[in-house]
Amino acid sequence: MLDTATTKLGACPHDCPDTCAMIYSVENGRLTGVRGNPDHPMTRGALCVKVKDFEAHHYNPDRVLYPMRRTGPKGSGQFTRISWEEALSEIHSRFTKVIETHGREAILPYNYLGNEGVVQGLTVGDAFFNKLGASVAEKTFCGSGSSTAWLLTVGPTNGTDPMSFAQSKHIIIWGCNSISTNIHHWHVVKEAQRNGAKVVVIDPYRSRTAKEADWHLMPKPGTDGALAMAMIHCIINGNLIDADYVERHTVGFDALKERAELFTPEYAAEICGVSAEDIRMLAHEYATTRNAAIRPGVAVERSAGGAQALRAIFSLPALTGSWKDPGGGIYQMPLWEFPVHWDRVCRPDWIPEGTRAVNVLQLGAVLNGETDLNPGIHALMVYNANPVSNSAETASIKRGLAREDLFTVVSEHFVTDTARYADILLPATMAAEHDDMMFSWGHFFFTLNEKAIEPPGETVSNAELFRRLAKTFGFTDPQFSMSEAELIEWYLDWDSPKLGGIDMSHFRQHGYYRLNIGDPETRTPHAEGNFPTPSGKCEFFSQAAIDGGNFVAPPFRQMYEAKQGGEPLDPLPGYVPARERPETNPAQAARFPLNIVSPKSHGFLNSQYANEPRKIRIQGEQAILINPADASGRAITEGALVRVYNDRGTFHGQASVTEDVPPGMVVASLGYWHALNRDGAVNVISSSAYGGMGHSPTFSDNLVEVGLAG
Ligand SMILES: Nc1nc2c(c(=O)[nH]1)N[C@H]1C(S)=C(S)[C@@H](COP(=O)(O)OP(=O)(O)OC[C@H]3O[C@@H](n4cnc5c(=O)[nH]c(N)nc54)[C@H](O)[C@@H]3O)O[C@H]1N2
Ligand SMILES: Nc1nc2c(c(=O)[nH]1)N[C@H]1C(S)=C(S)[C@@H](COP(=O)(O)OP(=O)(O)OC[C@H]3O[C@@H](n4cnc5c(=O)[nH]c(N)nc54)[C@H](O)[C@@H]3O)O[C@H]1N2
Ligand code: SF4
Ligand SMILES: [Mo]
Repeated sequence: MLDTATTKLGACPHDCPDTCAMIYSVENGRLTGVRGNPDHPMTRGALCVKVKDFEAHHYNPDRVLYPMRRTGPKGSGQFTRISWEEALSEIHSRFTKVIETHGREAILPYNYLGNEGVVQGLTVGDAFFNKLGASVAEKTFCGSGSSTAWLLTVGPTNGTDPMSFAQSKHIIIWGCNSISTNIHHWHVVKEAQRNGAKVVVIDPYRSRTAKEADWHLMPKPGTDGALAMAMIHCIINGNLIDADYVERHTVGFDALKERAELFTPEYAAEICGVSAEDIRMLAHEYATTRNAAIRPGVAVERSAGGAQALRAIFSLPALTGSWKDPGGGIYQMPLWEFPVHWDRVCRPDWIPEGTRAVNVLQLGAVLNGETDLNPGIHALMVYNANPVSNSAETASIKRGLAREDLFTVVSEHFVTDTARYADILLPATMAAEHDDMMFSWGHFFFTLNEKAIEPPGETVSNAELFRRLAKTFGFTDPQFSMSEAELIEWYLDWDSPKLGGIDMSHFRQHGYYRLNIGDPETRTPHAEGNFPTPSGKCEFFSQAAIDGGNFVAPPFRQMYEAKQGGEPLDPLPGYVPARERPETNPAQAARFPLNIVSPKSHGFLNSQYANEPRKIRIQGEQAILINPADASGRAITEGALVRVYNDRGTFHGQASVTEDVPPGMVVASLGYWHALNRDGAVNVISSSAYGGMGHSPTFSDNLVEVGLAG
């Protein structure tokens, strides 16, 4: 028999900053192994615990392999197989009916980052839905607050190369659990630590990463603004600024100085719970160590004051001049300089004039008619997303999805908590079964993902799904008949100097390409200012904020924002109190006294893998981390089944009584499926209120009570 063993070059499709380069092994048409590409400078041959048995994920017997129609009540998860032809024709007739009866905007696409590729990812359905004239979904679950803060302060720059951290001597990891969420950067941090760097972690609880830090500071959730403003205060008042850098490359210093005046370490300590002495020491060490770098996580934005806190944090390296050092500055979502023709991908030019945007963080209220949307939503299509797990106020979302008059289409790998509500369920391919090109929000590499095996059953890639839908709806624009390979060729801006003159053959040979934007050992993009802001400087004071600056991240969503306009914002960074903290909301705290934070699970990728026994074994059952003082007052002992609740909902978990969390706070990680977890998970208690900027979520800004279940 012919030996057909071969390898293909892959890229991890997940919404993870690491965007690993992978190698698929295929034997006789079967995926037999997946490993990290050893040549890739960030991947370094290793995949994380979630993905290292990626082939088993592909062959999970629970996969949705055929189009299905719902047979049981909504939410029951009962389906029967139908043909693609039947599925497409039903979608066509139901969408058409909704348009005739309620208008085109009564259709809402709901997609997110289940897959992150340029072809198969967040924007895969935009061209189709814009052509159809559906409501534009504004998606702000991740990074919109931090991106607004970033754009206002330093503009759309990639900032510091994560690989440059190897040269840092002082590293602040601020609200980021790198060991779980950015492990390939953590290796670089460890290398710096071995070379003498001090690693400081700022996190309200002792995360895996905090446990490995040289110094762990624990502000209360949502109070980072006070801490960062106090650092600014100490740096300015202690005469630790780089006066020349400030003079030449910043605007608004005097206004910032005035704003920071109030934030003495003593004043900030009262708010954030970090001692004045520690704040002084942090500011002093940060400002006086050369090659001092900051890595803020996405988590910092998840409260009312999160984005304002980030503007203060983003102001720090311009005050101290640390942008001049290769291991200085800030590493924050470096996705801005990937040369992609996002206008071709998204086709904002096809959005009919005046089409409304609907923020899908509000999905529950929107579906339940609790907003002033007119017409309401009568058809919903969910792909690359699992709102019942990952959005906010999910009990309300479930009620909305149960509406008999709502027509819901879901494209999925599995019958997720959301898919259970589908009228039509469509089978989607996994990474090894389709072609894609990955950009990254955690390093400077483009990575090709080559199809390695044939799709199982009747699964289709997202791109193929929208080709089929476009054909069914009679859309004949050329891009709706382009293959994945053709789309990659057309989407990438090959003329950009950042692609250094390469073509697809480079990717076919090597699998990845590092953007041509300088060597990590010497790269200092802002040593001489050169900030891509309106003034060309780092803007402590932002006129753009006053003019209306709510940006929806990442960059390709700005096109929608440009159409929608922004809201006037504070021109300066500052401290904005959390919405739900005992100090700021005593009435609510009287009933629900505990702050809850819901970070990412080590063993899951958002809600993915949370249905797979091996990953559940690694991750454990839903745990509720609670301080012994809070546990004893409630008769909660280690391992007890507890319920966590507020007015928005209730979920259950196993108490883990630990000093890792301070009194007054509990931690429950994200991702658990309702159907596998006593009918609930953490987002039933999450508020859908926006944070301060970019309509960011407030997952770290919620009060709950915890009690014994039963
Ligand atoms: N409480 C709380 N909530 C949060 C967060 C938090 O920290 N705390 N984090 C927020 C953040 S940062 C994010 S990014 C969001 C993530 O929210 P989501 O993007 O919804 O996250 P995932 O669970 O990764 O993916 C959703 C679904 O996409 C499906 N999928 C994957 N690939 C494909 C594909 O190729 N085709 C199709 N059709 N489907 C596919 C997966 O099976 C999965 O069910 O959650 C947000 N929610
Ligand atoms: N294993 C794993 N990796 C992932 C993901 C996953 O689900 N699982 N998801 C991916 C995605 S979509 C994203 S966006 C990233 C997110 O990655 P991170 O930014 O690391 O996000 P989290 O893990 O949610 O939170 C990180 C830490 O921030 C702390 N935190 C919460 N609120 C606050 C606050 O107000 N202030 C401060 N200072 N700290 C706070 C939490 O306690 C937590 O330890 O991870 C990506 N990588
Ligand atoms: S989830 Fe992240 S760390 Fe894991 S393989 Fe994918 S890109 Fe790499
Ligand atoms: Mo995210």
